[in-house]
Amino acid sequence: MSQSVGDYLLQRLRAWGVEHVFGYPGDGINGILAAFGHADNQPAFIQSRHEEMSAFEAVGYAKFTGRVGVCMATSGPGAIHLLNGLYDAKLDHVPVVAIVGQTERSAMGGEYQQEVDLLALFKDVAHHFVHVLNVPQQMPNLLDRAMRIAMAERAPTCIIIPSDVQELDYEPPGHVFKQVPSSLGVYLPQVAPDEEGLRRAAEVLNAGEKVAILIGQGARGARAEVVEVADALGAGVAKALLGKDALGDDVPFVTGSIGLLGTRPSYEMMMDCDTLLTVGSNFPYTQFMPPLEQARAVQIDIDGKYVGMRYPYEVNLVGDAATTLRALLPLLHRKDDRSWREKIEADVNRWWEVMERRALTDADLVNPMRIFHELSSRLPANVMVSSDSGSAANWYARHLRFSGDMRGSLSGNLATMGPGVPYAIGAKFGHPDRPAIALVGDGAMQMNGLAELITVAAYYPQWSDPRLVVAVLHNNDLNQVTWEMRAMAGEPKFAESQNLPDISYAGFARSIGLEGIEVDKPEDVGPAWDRALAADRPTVIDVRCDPNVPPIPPHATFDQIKGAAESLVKGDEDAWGVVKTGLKQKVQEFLPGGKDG
Ligand SMILES: Cc1ncc(C[n+]2csc(CCOP(=O)(O)OP(=O)(O)O)c2C)c(N)n1
Repeated sequence: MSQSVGDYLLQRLRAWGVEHVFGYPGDGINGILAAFGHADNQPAFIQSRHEEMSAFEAVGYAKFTGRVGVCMATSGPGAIHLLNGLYDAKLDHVPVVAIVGQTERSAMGGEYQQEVDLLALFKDVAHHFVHVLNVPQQMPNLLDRAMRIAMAERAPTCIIIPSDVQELDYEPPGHVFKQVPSSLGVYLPQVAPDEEGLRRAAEVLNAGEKVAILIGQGARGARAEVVEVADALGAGVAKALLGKDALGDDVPFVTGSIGLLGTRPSYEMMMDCDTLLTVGSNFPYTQFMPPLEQARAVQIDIDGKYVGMRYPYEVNLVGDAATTLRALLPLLHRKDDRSWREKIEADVNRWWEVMERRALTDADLVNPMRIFHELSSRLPANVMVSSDSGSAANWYARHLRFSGDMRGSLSGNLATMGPGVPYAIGAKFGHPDRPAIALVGDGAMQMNGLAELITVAAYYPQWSDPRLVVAVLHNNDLNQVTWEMRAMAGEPKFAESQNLPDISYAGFARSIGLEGIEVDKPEDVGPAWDRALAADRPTVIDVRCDPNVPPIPPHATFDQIKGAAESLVKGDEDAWGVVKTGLKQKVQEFLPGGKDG
């Protein structure tokens, strides 16, 4: 039997080791869908409720496995729906290949139904590689390059296949003029740094007395090396959001997250240090890094495109984190004076006490920090955690203590709403034997998480460990933005834009065959986690939590506090709750044993 281009596409995906394609059908890809049928659904077509979710699932799969995520959509509207997820891949530097359909070639340029200029549409998001398949002989080369470039550039790539081409008989490229044969696979290099650069970097680091290290997701494969370098330099280690799982919070000199969602020890370490070493991080917020004239700085990144910005670094080293740090170690002098390190460790200890007190402070129904605090001590050793954008990201960054092989991620740079549930689904397809937990606001659940629970219900029987727990921060508010308006702009909450319709998330879960647990008392939070983590199916924990618990930034400037105060005077409907809870939280830092106690 002859093989169509669609059949060959799937054969080639299998040859690349692709096991799942996250997609949604449409007649622009009918020729490929038919091929899934011929191939006994190998790779497996995973059907979402919306193409943006398919893209997020591919991103989640890539983030939690380190492999290429593949997503698929029909021409026109389906392709357009993929975009936000592909931008998430682009901004967070993960490899994703998008395969999209297009109108038949004979109709192109005729403003045919669903004809959209897909090359132009994907040109920005997939600028590393986006091409149209015009004839069957192009097939292996386009797919192979899309896969290899996605891996090499850690970026999304895209191939566009007109629907009539999908049905043509496949013919391989020949040994002839203007045909391009292709091959499978790639071994990427271990990027070793330059010797002279290493020597200069060591000179800067050896000269410092108070060294701060900032790590990001690029340091994930270099845990042991980061610890050794930090030990030699007597340094503390702060983590950018995407690097939260790069090094455990059980390491005593890890100061936790940095930035607006970060911790006070990270903030203070950066403000007081005289030397900065950044490893595998593109952390964007310079104001949370040391004042510009105060510190000498060294950066290590695997990609030459990303060194040397964000801070006036004195030495920019291109190399992978583990190789570079290993090469640096013999050049470093162990610092005898450990007082800087001791202060950092003491600050970290105090900070965790403050966090516990804040989390256990009473609130109207449940204090949202309590959800994360209770989870933290119950995190399974092999857990995969996703957080949505919203207030959940604050508590994810500050209250969860990762250790060992625990993994976590969120939309770090695009900071889009919506990936919490689909990331967890992508993670489960990558590691069906590991539990996944998604921490999601009610706004994000209403935006798409609820619909994607239907995907969870459809597929969980395939997972060897059926646990996928979604904790919903049910506050009937788009809370993160409400706080941003209060704190940054001094504006009161605008109820018409911020309030959400009240629905039952647990009830919805039960209605589609999942476990649903309602929580409206603080003491029920821990037992709800216990139940969900022991359940034989995915669970939604629907926690009625207090929208008036402020995500106080680590350094809470006077202007921001004043901004919140002004919004109260202008008649914010939740004014009194804000004052009461906010003050109680702040006070925790000044209790005996607390920061200044
Ligand atoms: C796609 C998208 N739309 C809007 C925003 C702006 N935004 C960021 S957080 C947020 C509120 C999220 O509300 P919810 O999911 O209920 O979580 P909460 O902050 O209330 O915990 C909004 C609207 C965004 N980041 N992404």
